[in-house]
Amino acid sequence: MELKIVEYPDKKLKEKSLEVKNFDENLHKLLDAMYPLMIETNGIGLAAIQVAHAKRVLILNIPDEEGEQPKDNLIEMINPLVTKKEGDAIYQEGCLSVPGFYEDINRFESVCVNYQDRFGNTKYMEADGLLSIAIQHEMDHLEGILFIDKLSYARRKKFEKEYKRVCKEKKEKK
Ligand code: QAP
Ligand code: CO
Repeated sequence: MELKIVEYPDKKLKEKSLEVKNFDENLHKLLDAMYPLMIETNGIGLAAIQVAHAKRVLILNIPDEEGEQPKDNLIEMINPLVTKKEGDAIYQEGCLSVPGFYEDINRFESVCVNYQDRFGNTKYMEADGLLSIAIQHEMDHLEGILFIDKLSYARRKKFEKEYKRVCKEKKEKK
């Protein structure tokens, strides 16, 4: 399966993703293609809508203490649902769909999530730290929400101006 990262301001990123009902080969092929793309592009999390598939699918691979991302640490979440959220945290986030930009975003400190694995088995996870932030960021993608949508009006305007400038520079280099 040939996948490409959809970049802001593509309207595709605003789509609400649909519940997965079939845990079949199509789903497995998508998941198996998302992982190498995420690693190649230096990502720690990726939602299916970022590769133009509007399915409630996300993958996470948080680096360990050595900064490595072994495939053993890969988490695949299908149809995730937050059942509990606690505390506040601010983290400087980025996104493969908004390359080169990082902003401080308010999140919950910890979350509890119900989800399914690639076979449709029900799973439960309690997360805090970077994993909790990543889950919240990727779950926002399923609703068509980007981290830059959470900025104040003033910060968002500043972002738009900078992003347009950088996009123009990239175009001129080509
Ligand atoms: C979401 O983000 C996330 O701009 C995953 O040039 C963000 O993998 C989870 C990336 C913050 C937790 C905390 C971004 C790679 C990767 C870039 C990513 C870039 C290259 C972002
Ligand atoms: Co993202």
